[in-house]
Amino acid sequence: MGVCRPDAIGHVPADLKAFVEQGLHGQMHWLAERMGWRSDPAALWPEARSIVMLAESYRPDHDPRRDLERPEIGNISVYARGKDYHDLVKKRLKRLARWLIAEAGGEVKVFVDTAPVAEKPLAQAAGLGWQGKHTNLVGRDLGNWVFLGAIFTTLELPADVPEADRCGSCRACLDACPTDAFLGPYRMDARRCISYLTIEHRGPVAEDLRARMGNRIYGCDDCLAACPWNKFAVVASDIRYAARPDLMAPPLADLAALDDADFRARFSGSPIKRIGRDRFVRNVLYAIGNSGNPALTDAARARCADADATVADAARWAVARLSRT
Ligand code: B12
Ligand code: SF4
Ligand code: SF4
Repeated sequence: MGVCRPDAIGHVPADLKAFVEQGLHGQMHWLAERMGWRSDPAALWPEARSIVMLAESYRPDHDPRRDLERPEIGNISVYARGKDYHDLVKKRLKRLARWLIAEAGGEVKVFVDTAPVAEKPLAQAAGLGWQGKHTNLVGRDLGNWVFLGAIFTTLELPADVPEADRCGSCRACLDACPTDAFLGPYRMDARRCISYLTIEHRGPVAEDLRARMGNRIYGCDDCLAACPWNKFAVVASDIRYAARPDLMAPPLADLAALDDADFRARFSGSPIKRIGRDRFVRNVLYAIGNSGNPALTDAARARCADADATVADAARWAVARLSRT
């Protein structure tokens, strides 16, 4: 953890404005709508005097890219294979916040991901790491497999020294991206990112991008896995971040058959639940289309008349693609 002042991220308003004005946020309208708060923590809570930033490791014990070449299974990004981190991190933040109040008084508010808070720039200002060329926070001892959370407080706590950029001439993350989502170092076109496409994007995905998604059905880890700073990081210690066995290598044919009730039962307590059955099955069908495995044709054909138009479109695309293999 580290501490910074609410006014420590002076560069963010202009960067965020440029990002939104260029339309790089795609359908994430919430980024554009609450730009004032995201740009300026003091606007979110004027009484805040310090921000305690926390990073928690979820580093896996293996290279998650190993499952990308297995076309019969769906690849789920590491952060979503275990319990929903929002719940776990929030509980920890609240515990720490309660301790802080008991020790020193003051008022607090805790945030993890769901509020309009610029978590990465604040974490850099609090000395936890720097925003790497892939735009995520990287720490010298943490690597980049970390979740971030924030405690805003009315207390004047001593601030830490901001961390400097240590990417140097490396560009491993930029070169690793399957969809060329980086416009350049530190700049991403979220509309091309597989994480955005599988989690945030509603409706059909452009066909040239579908083909590049491979078997990634929820999120993507390629740029994170490429970062050399991860070799200095310890593996996550909280067992609840460990992968659920059934989400390590789920067969695509099983996932394509999920109806709404099955989906909700299977993903209860998982962050995947939030995207709903239709978007999830759409992603699975794109992966089937990319599998090159004609044995999966029946699983796709069974969804060609799905009640959801995007699922039906994905199924027809998959069947057509497999028929050409
Ligand atoms: C929107 C969002 C997304 C979007 C957009 C991603 C993005 N890079 O912004 C999508 C859906 C694509 C996404 C994907 C992922 N996300 Co996300 N996401 C967020 C969220 C909610 C907001 C981020 C944001 O404000 N983006 C807006 C843009 C403008 O920000 P930015 O790219 O960081 O832009 C800065 C730089 O580009 C810089 N900049 C611009 N031009 C230039 C030029 C130069 C020269 C320089 C130096 C800088 C610079 O200025 C901008 C503002 O500071 C945060 C939670 C939060 N509240 O902060 C989580 C968060 C960033 N996500 C997180 C995670 C884990 C992921 C994924 C790894 C999940 C996955 N496995 O699929 C991927 C990683 C993809 C990637 N390479 O970024 C974690 C990251 C933890 C960390 N180590 O940093 C966060 C912090 C959530 C959390 N609480 O833990 N995410
Ligand atoms: S998460 Fe995947 S698709 Fe998104 S920028 Fe990183 S490598 Fe590219
Ligand atoms: S892979 Fe290289 S360029 Fe990318 S964030 Fe890590 S150190 Fe920086």
